[in-house]
Amino acid sequence: MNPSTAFATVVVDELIRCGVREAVVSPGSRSAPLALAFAEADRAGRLRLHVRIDERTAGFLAIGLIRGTGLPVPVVTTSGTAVANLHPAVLEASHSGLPLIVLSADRPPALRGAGANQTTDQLKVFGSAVRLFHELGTPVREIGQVAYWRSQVARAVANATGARSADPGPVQLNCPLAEPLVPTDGEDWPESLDGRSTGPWTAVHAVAGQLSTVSPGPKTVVVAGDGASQAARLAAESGHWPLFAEPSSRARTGPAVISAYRLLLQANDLVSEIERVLVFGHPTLSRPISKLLARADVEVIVVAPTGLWPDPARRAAAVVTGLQVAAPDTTDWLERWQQADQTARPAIDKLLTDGLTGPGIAAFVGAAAGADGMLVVASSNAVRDLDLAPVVPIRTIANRGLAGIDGTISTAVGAALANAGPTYALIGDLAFLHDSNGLIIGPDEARPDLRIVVVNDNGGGIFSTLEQGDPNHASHFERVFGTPHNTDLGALCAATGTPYKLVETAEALQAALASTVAGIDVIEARVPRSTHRPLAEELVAALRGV
Ligand SMILES: Cc1ncc(C[n+]2csc(CCOP(=O)(O)OP(=O)(O)O)c2C)c(N)n1
Repeated sequence: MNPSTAFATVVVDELIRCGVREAVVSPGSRSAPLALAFAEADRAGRLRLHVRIDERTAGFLAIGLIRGTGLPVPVVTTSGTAVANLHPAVLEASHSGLPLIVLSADRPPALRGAGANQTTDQLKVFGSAVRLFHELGTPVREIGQVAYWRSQVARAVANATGARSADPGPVQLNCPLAEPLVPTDGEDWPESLDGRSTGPWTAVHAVAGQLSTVSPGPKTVVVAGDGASQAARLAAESGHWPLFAEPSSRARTGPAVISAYRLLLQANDLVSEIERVLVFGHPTLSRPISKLLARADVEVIVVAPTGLWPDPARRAAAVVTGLQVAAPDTTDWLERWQQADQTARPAIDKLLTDGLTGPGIAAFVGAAAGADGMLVVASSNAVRDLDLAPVVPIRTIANRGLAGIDGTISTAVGAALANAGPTYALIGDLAFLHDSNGLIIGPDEARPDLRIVVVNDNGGGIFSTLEQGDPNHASHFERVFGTPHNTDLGALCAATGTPYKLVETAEALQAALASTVAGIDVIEARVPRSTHRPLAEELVAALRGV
């Protein structure tokens, strides 16, 4: 066996021993040994391989697979610009704490800096975004290589999952590979290539965190941002405190949830009574929450099991690993919030269903996915619209690490591949166009049951609700923020053979959503961009005094 083939065989075997079950490969010549080893492992039923021609898509597919399975996912690229195309996904993984394992093939050092084809400096190309960078030595026929390869893979996976650091995130293993890059006949390898009979080369055990106790007293609310988990719900319920849970918090369930929290924070006097906030996850969605967390008269306690913690307002008084509640709040604090929420709901729902609106579409899609379903939601208005919906599926996935509008289709495909039932995606038209390559899936690849609902307002709708959208700035708005594109989404779908339907009324949308999800299909719901700003204002106005 030649060194490159031996290396790739061992690396893939060790990744599987360390828990890898899904892998993504983009084609290339330098990466051939790894591609072949992954294909072989797929054929043997040891993992599932996904092949994508666009590395940016491949990276976000891996993000979706990680979000769907909770397991580390390797992605293999060839050398050169191919590696750089992973950068958006690496950044998202870094800021969301996702175990993305980049295996970047490279030329051996002797071919670098000398004008060899497709060769650049890809060492530490992702800068501080990765939890570990390691350049594996060019494989050589030598005793000791197997222990090196296996232990380094185990170390990379442990760094990616945060087993020791409690700070999960992406890692890069740069893999210089010399020719021959395909299996060849020849001498046997001088040592056994096998891994340990017990599993991984190094079994890395997690560091246990300690719980801190919080007592009742101050009027407390629980804010659950992206990835907060059920810990936020449990804290709110045991403390008898209101829970403001963003859609992708995985905590938006149970009696403490205040579904209209975002509007109530802007329109209800209860807000001024808040004295303490317990923050779980990564809140990013709303300015009212940011304002609350910046208030000098509010004590902010951040609950962050992992290394980094969110505190953009620089006001956190404490950061704790986990929380236990000493005793529940015995006042009517939670009931007053619940009452306000119940009174607000009909007013909100009436406005949402008045014609076809972004939040109305989100409400229909949330209901179609169901409370136990899976929904992938794009950045920009889609996730904020869902935040207003009465039903938000508990498995709502959003790339809130950096809130990019890139990679959303691929993330949805990855998450859907990890989901046994049908998956839904809610996405704006720019986000859809940004990642339309995500619809390019080869005939040999697994295809999920995924329904993508595109809210097409022919441009960047969110900007009309922000400062730029104020009529005072109208003269340049359409060109530099509105960015209409007039793209025919039906034709785009036809290019990849993706079933497509256009809906222009709420009834048509409901009918389209009622059909069985089988394979990937797209529903385009057209809405006017001009109604976003008035609707946002009407929603707040409707809740004043509630
Ligand atoms: C990769 C990336 N580029 C640019 C942005 C800035 N941005 C935020 S929202 C937005 C417009 C998104 O439009 P669309 O997906 O159609 O959703 P809508 O605002 O209409 O709901 C842009 C360009 C971003 N978040 N990510």
